[in-house]
Amino acid sequence: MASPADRKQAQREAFRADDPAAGPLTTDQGVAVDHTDDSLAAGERGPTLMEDFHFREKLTRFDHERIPERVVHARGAGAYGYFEPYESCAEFTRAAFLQDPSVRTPVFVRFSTVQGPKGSADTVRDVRGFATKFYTSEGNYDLVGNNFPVFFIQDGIKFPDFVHAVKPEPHNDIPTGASAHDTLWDFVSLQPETLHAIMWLMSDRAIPRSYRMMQGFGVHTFRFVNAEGRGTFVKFHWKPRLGVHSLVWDEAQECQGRDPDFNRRDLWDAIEAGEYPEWELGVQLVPEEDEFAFDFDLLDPTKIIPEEQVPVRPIGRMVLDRNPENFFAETEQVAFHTANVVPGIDFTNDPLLQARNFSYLDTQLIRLGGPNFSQLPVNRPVAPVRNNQRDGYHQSAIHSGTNYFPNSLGGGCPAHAGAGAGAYTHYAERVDGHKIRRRSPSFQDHYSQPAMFWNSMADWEKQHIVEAFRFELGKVGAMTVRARTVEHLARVDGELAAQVARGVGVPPPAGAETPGKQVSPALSLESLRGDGSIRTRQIAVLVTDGVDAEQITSVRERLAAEGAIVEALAPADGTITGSDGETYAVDRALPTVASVLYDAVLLPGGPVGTPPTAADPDAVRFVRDAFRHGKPVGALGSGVGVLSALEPEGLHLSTEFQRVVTDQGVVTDTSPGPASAEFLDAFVAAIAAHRHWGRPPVRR
Ligand code: HDE
Repeated sequence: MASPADRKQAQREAFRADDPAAGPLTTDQGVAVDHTDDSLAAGERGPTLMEDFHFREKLTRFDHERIPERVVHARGAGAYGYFEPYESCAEFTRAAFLQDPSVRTPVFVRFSTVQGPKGSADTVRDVRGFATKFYTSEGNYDLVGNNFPVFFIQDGIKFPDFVHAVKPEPHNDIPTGASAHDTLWDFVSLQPETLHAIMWLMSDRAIPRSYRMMQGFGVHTFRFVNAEGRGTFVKFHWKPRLGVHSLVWDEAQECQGRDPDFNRRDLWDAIEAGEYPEWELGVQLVPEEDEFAFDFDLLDPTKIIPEEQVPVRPIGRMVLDRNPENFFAETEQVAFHTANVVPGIDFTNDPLLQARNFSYLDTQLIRLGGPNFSQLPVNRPVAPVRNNQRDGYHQSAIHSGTNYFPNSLGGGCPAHAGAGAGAYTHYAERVDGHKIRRRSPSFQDHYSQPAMFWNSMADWEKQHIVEAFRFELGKVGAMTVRARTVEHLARVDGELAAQVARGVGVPPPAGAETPGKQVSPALSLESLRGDGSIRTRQIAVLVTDGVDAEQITSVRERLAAEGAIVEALAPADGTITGSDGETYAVDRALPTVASVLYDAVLLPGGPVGTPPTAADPDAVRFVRDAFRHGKPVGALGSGVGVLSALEPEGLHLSTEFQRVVTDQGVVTDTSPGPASAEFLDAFVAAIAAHRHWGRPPVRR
């Protein structure tokens, strides 16, 4: 009998296709096929015959291989894993999967970008989806979140407008995987409720280093309901164990070409290597009686509850430990739905959430071709399913017996769940109102929280936000749209607006009233560095013949012991000969990779006085890019000489020799021989910091 944690995996086994090696090739009807390379034809050079049923079946099946991609979040990557609570949450919710720390609930998570099609690049500036399906003992619960805690609009009726505006423009289908175009910014400039999410979009949160290193948020205020029927408002947060880390924009753009699969490859490789990504689930809890205790509306999805006001309480952890076996069957066919809830979790009247509760089921019906998509292996609950729903496209079960309720002929089955049998009961919220089409006045403040976000940023984060606005608006053709957007920014922060205005050629807006100076330090990436480890960081060591072998070995051993992944990059694949005359394997040829695919670079020394990589333009470019993107750079022995290439970039090398010098994440030691413990400690600390922002900003 499978343990509860394996119940989903055990269920999947039953759906595994027969091993094709176990018998001959057949048609879909099971008829053996002796030849699949030539069509049946009337003579060697004659026309293909209609009666070639194998040919027609093979081509037809191929022609029908595609299903429509998701209208948003088309590109994604997924993985299986488990969730376990730290302690019982019974005080707030009766949800069975949040009661017992010894019970692991299987999960499937799909991460995604939003704007681009299925084949677009990973490292675009965009929101990332973070959707989790919990296969609980009480049925499936889907927490369909994003890596931003706020959304662009307040009411779901505007979703088609927003998505039309951000998607490629209708006449030429441009741009792919990008928001820097007229229609999005036209919409933004006319719809200031977008501003808070737009601030996040212009920040480094929109270019995560890894899916494993980003937060997730449920966005809406949901409701926990306990066994007594008492409700508590709840906001969900996923916090990554490895900390939150981002790319820089210049790097993200180059990465789109160097490795369009950068984020999905990273997730896949980490899981294959046993480096299972992990998040802590946290909740912000607000008692029902405090519904109106905030200066914003809890039902407004463009607002956060600052963590300083209501702390995030950790309630459990999620680990992803298994890659899917078939992308289409699992990651593509997984169907999330915000209305997939279990007893103890309920909705609020957030008008965005209400709309989602309609849209997700509707979208699966068209995308997956009918109502039976919950029978697909990835969507199938591990809880038993019994009802009178029948037939429809792709029904794969053979039901017997009665199909209506009430019945006596079927023994009255399936019967209603009796009291105490764990049935879902909706929270008995009192609702009373006139039918109106009007936004609540409590939803009208569109500037205070964008200002709080801006005020909470470190200087380098502000700098990146300004550059992002300049990039995006700089690609907008309509100057009126640029100017109108900047006018809104002036109501967020005067300095922000002035700096953006200068970059995009519109008049600096006259002083506008800005909201106070509220700050939430938890919003800055500075406060989200994680556990300080360097696990799974990718470190490039640039090597060539004559390289100081002792140095490489000492660095490799230490970094590997810390859980980092070290790769030796040489001008060509194969092996190199070290200074000790031994041969060493090369992991990759430099021309096939680039600095943007690594987190840090190390330059070991070579024969005395000959910087081994100095002559190789690929190596020089590699180090220069790493430096410009704020990455840690280590250099040992004569390898330090290569760093002179960075002087035009603003690096001023210390003239002190024979000792370890650390400056802005550049760690050098000109001593020959193996790397000293002091050097290694400093290099590891520089890698743990991820990026070093005191360096001159990236200029093309
Ligand atoms: Fe979605 N969204 N959304 N969304 N969304 C979809 O469902 C929709 C919203 C999110 O990996 C679609 O299966 C409406 C907020 C994720 O499969 C669709 C509204 C948040 C995913 C849909 C929103 C999200 C989707 C497209 C406004 C964060 C990918 C295909 C009322 C809290 C799930 C599909 C996956 C996908 C509709 C707003 C997150 C069309 C109408 C807010 C992570 O149903």
